[in-house]
Amino acid sequence: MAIPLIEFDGMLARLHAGPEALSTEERGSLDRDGFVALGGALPRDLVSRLLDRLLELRRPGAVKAMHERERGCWRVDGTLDLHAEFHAAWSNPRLLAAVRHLMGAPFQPVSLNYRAPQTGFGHQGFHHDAPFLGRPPSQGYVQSIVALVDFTAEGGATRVVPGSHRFDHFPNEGMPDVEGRHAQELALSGPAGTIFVLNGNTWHAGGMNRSAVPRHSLHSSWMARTVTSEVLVNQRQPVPRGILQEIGPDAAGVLNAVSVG
Ligand SMILES: O=C(O)CCC(=O)C(=O)O
Repeated sequence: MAIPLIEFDGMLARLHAGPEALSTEERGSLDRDGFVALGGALPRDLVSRLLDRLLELRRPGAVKAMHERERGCWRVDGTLDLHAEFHAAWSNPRLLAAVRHLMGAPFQPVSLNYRAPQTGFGHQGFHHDAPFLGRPPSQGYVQSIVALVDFTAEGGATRVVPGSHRFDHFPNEGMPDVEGRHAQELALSGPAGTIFVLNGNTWHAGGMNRSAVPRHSLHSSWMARTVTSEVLVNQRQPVPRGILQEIGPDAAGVLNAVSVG
């Protein structure tokens, strides 16, 4: 649904997600590096409740199936219909302000997925997330990762290449082997509750989890309202009417989901 920017910004302002929700340094980091770490975005008690709800999905007969499409990684595609508490992971004011800063236009979440690499797994090759939007740097896609445990290099924190959001080529065109190390890569580390926000063009990769515990995380991805990519549109999920009422009209307005139930 088309929405004028001024109306969209009004919803963000009522959600306390105006530009002032970020510091000058945080906005600078998004522009310069192509990512930012928003420390303390989610309180610890919420993080542990979300983790409990996700771990319940490992029980037989759980409402939603966990899968291991990626070897050694527990994954759930789509958590927005599970409980209103999950919505706090995408409607966080500082996260919304960061997505607004990158998009410069009205947007909506694509999905909120769970990814938890187990010990000895999680390594990915470098990629950027929106090849289907055309040659980089393309517009209209943002990725964010909510740390549900402390993110450390040893624990498999996401690796990023600072400044790569400005590159005019894909990782496989710029690296001899995307599975290898990049000379400039660094690990996105931060305590549980940190939200990392990445420009959709930023080269990144999951790190190998060498710690003894799973690296639990939620990924929220974002698309500009003008983007028509079927790859993204098909990932959007309906949300139960009761949850939309619980999160309130402004969050529901940003979510822009079809209601069910
Ligand atoms: O979880 C991570 O560290 C990154 C995951 C990722 O980029 C992906 O699955 O495409």
